[in-house]
Amino acid sequence: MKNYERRVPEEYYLEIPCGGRLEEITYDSVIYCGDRSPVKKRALVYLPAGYDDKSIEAYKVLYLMHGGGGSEEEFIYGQDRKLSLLHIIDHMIAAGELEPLIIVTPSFYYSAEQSTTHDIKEAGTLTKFYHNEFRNELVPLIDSRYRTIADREHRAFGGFSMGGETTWEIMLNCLDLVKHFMPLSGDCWIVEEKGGATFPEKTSELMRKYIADRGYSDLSYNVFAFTGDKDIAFPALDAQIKAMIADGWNTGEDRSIRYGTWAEGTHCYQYIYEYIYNILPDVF
Ligand code: FER
Repeated sequence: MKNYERRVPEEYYLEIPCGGRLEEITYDSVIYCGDRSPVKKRALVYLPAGYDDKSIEAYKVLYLMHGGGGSEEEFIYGQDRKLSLLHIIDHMIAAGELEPLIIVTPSFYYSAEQSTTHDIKEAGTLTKFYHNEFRNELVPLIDSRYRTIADREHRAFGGFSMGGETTWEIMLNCLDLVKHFMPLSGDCWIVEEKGGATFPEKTSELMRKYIADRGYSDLSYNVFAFTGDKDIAFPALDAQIKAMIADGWNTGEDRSIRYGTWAEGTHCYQYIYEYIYNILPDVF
């Protein structure tokens, strides 16, 4: 595999003139993991430079999900709100390292209050159900409001930590909608919490069954997983990916699993941004 070890250049953390812009959207959904009562949800949408002058007809879309205790803002500004992923993206696009794209940051939480509890069991339930909202409300809204290329080839979903778990759940339940997946420092909890570590083979087997049961067995996919070797999610993601590769998930061009680890990387956005800087140009 190509060496994904470049550091984000210092200046990429600074704002550029004429970068992209951020919009807030709200939409109606329902509490899928409960009584299906109505709920207002929000998400942030990054539109790259040039979007308004219509220099490009339609854009790819990357969805990015935050981790446990996070919010719609978290992926963009990090846990300590000191950095901005969007400055890095602006620089990458301006330098011709990344094709312009739309980025959407939603939340699996139903309210800001709910996220403050950082209850990992509750987050595990919410990430399991999130695919319903993604399919029924979020994707249709994004595709109707923005100039997107509305097909699976041009849709990617990535996430950090519990957002990584969400990413795996989107793969299992929405492979017809999304082809590209970027789970970062998070394993699939389909068997149990951190089941990638405790039951890696069973996780791989059950994932395969889900995909077969939903009629997705013939669909292509492209997974690009990344974590740090000092990350608390490393043991789980590492064991799961190795089991998936041993189980034949990585058959090449059309069914590809790429996996990388970053020396000394820990469970925080500073490293997640390094991973994104390195791998995003190759994700779609
Ligand atoms: C994991 C290890 C930790 C993981 C998630 C976490 C989804 C989340 C921790 C937290 O939110 O405190 O392997 O995978």
